[in-house]
Parts: sequence; C-alpha cells; structure tokens
Amino acid sequence: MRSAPATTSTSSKSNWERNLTTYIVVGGAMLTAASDVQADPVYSGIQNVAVGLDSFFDLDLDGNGSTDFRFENDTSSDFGGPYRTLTPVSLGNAAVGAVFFASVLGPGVALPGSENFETASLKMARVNQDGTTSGSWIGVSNGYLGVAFDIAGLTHYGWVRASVSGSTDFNNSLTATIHDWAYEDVAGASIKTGQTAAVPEPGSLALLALGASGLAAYRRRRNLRATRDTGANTSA
Ligand SMILES: [Ca+2]
Repeated sequence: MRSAPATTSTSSKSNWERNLTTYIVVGGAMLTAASDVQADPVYSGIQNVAVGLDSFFDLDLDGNGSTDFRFENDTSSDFGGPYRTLTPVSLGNAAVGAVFFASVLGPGVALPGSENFETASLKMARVNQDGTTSGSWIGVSNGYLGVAFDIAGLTHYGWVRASVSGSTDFNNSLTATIHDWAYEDVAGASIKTGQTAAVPEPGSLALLALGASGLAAYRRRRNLRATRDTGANTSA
C-alpha cells in the first residue's frame, strides 16, 4: 500500500536523514579506504655504510634475507678499461636513470612519477685511468637513488641516500657512503625521496573535516526540527 500524501513531509525528512546517514557512512568508508592505502614507508635509520675501492655492500632493503642491490665499487677492464666503477647491481630490480648511468635525485621526488626506471645495472660513477670521469654521482653529498624492487612478485618503491667522493686520481678514487634507505611497504604505492614516515593524506583530512561539519549540521537541523515539531503538535 502506498503512503498517504499527508506523510510526504515526514517522508521527505526521513529521506533527508537517510541521505545524510548515507553520506556519513560513505564518508567513513572512504576514510577507512584512504587509511588502508596510506603510504607506509619502512625506514632503515642512519647506517652510514662505507663502500671502499674493490669492495661491495649487499643492500637488503626489506630485510627479508635476499639482497636487492649490490653496491659494487669495482675495477673493471671492460670496453678498453680499466675503470673504477660504482654500480648498484640491480639483480633484476630497477633504479632511476637512463642507459648506463643512475640519476642523482634531490629530496621530495615522488616515486613512481616522471622518473625513468631501468632494470639494467646503472653506474653511479666511473673514473677512467686517464682521470676522466662519467656518471652524475661523483662528488655528490646526500643524493638519492630511486629504486624499484620486488617483494613476493610485487613492485615496491624506495630510495637510497648516498654520498660519493670525487677524485680524478684513478688510484685514489670512488669511495661511497650509503647513509640510509627506505621503501614503501604497500606494493605499488608512492614514496618520496627522503620520506621516512607516513604523511596524512590531504584527502583524508578533508573528508574528516567534512564528516565532522556534516554531523554538526545534522545535529543543528535535528534540534531545530525537534523545537519546531513540538510547536506544530497542536495543529497535527
Ligand atoms: Ca630483500
């Protein structure tokens, strides 16, 4: 049976309340969803690992016992060398850069973003026997290497902060310090270079504010209506 026209006004109020309730519930669900996918970086803390000539450092970003990048400070005879080269050997993972050389990123660069990732092992620096050099990292203090690596078949993004001594003296060249690193715990989620902790999403804060003001408006309306309905009871 259809409701009588006389109940339209009540029905309209009920619809309004239902709609508002829906908005609040949906808002709450969106808040939950936003917090579920919120960036959650895992930070190494300061480590300051020195990588001297003809040595290497196995970096296990996520501490699962499997090396993700081998920072190799090597002497190579390839292509008419010898060269001194500093290379984060990718081991099937990827680093930001172009063919042959890894980029130096500043702080606050979103990964992934516009940066190019290469799965081929990119050199951070190369010093030739004649003292000429290649690569962007020579003489860099506190640069960021952007990385993408695999955890259980899924890609995670991260960064490694490093400094590389610069010298054109072949026999006294290329000493690196790996200061610290972080990766994003959520597969595929973005992390910024230098980011060590989660940052509240602006969208979540906006929703939270909206939810609070919506609730306040609802309470004001409810109180007003209660007052008005009390006054209207005599004519009902
Ligand atoms: Ca690992």
